[in-house]
Amino acid sequence: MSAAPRDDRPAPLGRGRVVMVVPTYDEAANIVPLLQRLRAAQPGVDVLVVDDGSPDGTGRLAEEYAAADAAVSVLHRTEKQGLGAAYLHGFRVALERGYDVVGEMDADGSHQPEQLGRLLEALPGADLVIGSRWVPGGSIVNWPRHRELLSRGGNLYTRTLLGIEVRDATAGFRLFRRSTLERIRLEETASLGYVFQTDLAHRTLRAGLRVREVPIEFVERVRGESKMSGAVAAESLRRITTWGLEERGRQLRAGVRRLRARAEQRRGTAR
Ligand SMILES: Nc1nc2c(ncn2[C@@H]2O[C@H](COP(=O)(O)OP(=O)(O)O)[C@@H](O)[C@H]2O)c(=O)[nH]1
Ligand SMILES: [Mg+2]
Repeated sequence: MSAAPRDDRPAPLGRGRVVMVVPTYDEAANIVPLLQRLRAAQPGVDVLVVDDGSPDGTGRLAEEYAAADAAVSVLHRTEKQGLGAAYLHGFRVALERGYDVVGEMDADGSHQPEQLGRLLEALPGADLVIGSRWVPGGSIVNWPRHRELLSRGGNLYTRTLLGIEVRDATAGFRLFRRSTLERIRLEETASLGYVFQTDLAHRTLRAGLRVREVPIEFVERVRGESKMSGAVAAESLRRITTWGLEERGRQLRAGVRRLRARAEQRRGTAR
């Protein structure tokens, strides 16, 4: 007698169940092609779309797709509240649903589903994997010069101020282990815009966890509009500066403590 086929075989690479959270705002021209490509490239990976009530009907299109594919589901939020808020909501639901790995990617095709395999391969030995434009082998296609300068400059500023060794801290193509999201006190993040990404990378490193960057080719969107704005950039600058000053304050206090302890010791041996 042969055993009945079972569903509970270990997942490939032992990574458990994986879900990609995809935030959308006005991505009607992009969402269905993205879902098709993602499901074709990684049939074992589930998808959770988080739509902020897009006026162009993105939420409805995603819902129609999800109705025919059990691996895809959609969260509808009533209004546009920023990328950070959408991700926090998506992460909370993904954790409630018991996923072992929770990923992020944009809906506009900038993050290529065909390259998700590279991130999955880097997961053993990492607590957070970042698909990076600014490591050797990484690249950008069709990005306007001002966006490249903003990203490179923003990353340099971030590395210098926070002292973190991440080349692409704002990148939004990522995989988090469940244990990482549970360790970094997500409920304390107040970041709304794209600085949310930097915030999470910083929290992961400060928790003593391992971040790995793998090169990706980032392709600028062909359809629809970017939601990057002056307000989004200003929030990043403000927050990174504040965190940088806090970091320096901590280093300074630790330095003073060390000097005091050494002085005490010297006094002790002199006596
Ligand atoms: N739910 C939600 N998604 C957003 C919001 N802002 C941006 N997005 C999505 O986040 C992803 C990245 O945004 P995008 O405009 O492409 O930014 P860019 O690539 O930096 O120009 C896309 O999938 C957007 O639809 C928001 O406020 N709410
Ligand atoms: Mg984009």
